[in-house]
Amino acid sequence: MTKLSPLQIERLKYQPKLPSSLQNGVNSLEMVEGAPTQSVRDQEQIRNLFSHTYGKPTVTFKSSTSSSSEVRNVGVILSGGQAPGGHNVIAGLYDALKSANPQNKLYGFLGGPSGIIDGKYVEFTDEFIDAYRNTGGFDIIGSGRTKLETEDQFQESLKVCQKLGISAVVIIGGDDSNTNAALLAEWFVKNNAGIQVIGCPKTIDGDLKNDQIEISFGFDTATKTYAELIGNIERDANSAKKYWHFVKIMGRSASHVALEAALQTQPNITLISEEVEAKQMSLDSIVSYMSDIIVKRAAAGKNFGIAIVPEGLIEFIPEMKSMIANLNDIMAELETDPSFLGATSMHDKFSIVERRLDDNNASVYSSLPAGIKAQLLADRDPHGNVQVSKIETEKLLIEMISSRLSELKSQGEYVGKFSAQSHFFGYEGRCAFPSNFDADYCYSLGYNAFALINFGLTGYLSSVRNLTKPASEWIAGGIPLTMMMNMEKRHGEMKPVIQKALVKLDGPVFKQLQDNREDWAMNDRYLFPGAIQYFGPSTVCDITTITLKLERSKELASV
Ligand code: FBP
Repeated sequence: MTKLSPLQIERLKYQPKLPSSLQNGVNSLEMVEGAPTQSVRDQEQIRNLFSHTYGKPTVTFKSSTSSSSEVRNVGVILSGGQAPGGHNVIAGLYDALKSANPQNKLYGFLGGPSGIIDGKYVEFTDEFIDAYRNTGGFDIIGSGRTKLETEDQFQESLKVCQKLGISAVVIIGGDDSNTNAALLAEWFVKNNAGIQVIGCPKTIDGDLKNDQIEISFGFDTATKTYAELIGNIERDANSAKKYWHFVKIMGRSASHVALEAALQTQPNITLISEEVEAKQMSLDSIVSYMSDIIVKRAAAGKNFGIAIVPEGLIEFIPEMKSMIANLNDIMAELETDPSFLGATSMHDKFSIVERRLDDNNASVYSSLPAGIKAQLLADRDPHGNVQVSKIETEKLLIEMISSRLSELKSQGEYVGKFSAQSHFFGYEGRCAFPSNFDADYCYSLGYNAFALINFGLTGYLSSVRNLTKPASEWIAGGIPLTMMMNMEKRHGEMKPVIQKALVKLDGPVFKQLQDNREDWAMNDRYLFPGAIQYFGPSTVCDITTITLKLERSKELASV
């Protein structure tokens, strides 16, 4: 038998909390419809592409008298990057499904969306599910990033579902995975397949949100994990007083994770990609901004500090953004170009790329160190995204700042000593034991997903709101996936995708950083959040993120 850690043994016993509306099971619910919806942008194109699932109303659930429900087989997919709490979504879905009718079956597709195409699956049992309750990771069935979009893939998915008698599929994923869910839902309706598709909002990045989806699951646990690590580094820096620590923090595009981790730890420098873009800050001006703080701290005798760099920064620096967009188009062509594929050295590959890029973009590309140039050529993910986790922006900044400081030293404008350490926190947080918040939220999302299925809905995202209140007051319901969609360029073509929610520069969360960062730069106001606590006082164990609290308090104030 597998050996379990003491914490794992205790966490298996934790009973996640549910909103009161769901506490009597999905057979005791009434569905209340809201107003019809529109997509966030490009309404006409999205309506045309999703003519069978577009414009549906939002829904919420409230308790009602009990009824029976028909037998259903459901399939579930974990999709995209890992996020703490995925196992609890499946546990919640399983418990709801079995409580509605013990003959119901839940199948898990293996390895992400490819599992439904290739017919690779497992059937869940009580024993199977019980071993994964309240644990981190996606290892219960694995995950993947396969893009579902071709007729063949949809046909194969249909065959697999028909073979297993599956009438509903739940896709647990981020923006790209829920785009898959929307496309599959539309295709099933269009082809009278009789199979519903429901999404669940997952991603540590925290960029899958709107008024109805207050936060994606995993953000809470991941940010707390990174904040613990940053706090520890701050204490180390403040003890040794000899290093500048440059910490790149995950979040492929939006800087929510970096911002939340910064608010929890109060480092000396925090870059926010959205601000860099809005202020049109070039790489050079970012280097000047950071060097300036380093020089001032050195003048005050402080040759140490902590700088937070969001993972997606590079794509928000204007000259880089333009070059990467140009590069993405070229990469789509180069994938089949014999001279590029046959090039034997990286140097030759760089030359081919530079010849193809527009003049300005070519000079930006050629100015970069070879390591970064090579990282920018790495394969795009199946959804056409640059794999920013592989681009060492923190090291690029250290290199550039180091040479800037040498220049300043030679001019007598810098008196300090710059010794830097680089870190990348991303994978460390994606599979942590879910915090109490994520354990409860995920279980509720999964439970609620089955309620949406039971009411015959398709093309909906499971929504659980009012999250800063106790779980019993959370509001369960659903929103149409098409409501979050717009058109964006992917692999060189315009495609319908779920729009990412970026950091709002006029919002309360960014304002909190803005109001404090000058103070934090010079005066060491480090905060040490420590490890996530699972047992103990509620003031420590059940608190959620600063982001959610600030965003919700602003919304509540405006009601
Ligand atoms: P999702 O959007 O699928 O949740 O993934 C987000 C993320 O964790 C990003 O923060 C990161 O850039 C990316 O996944 C890394 O992907 P991979 O696991 O494929 O290296």
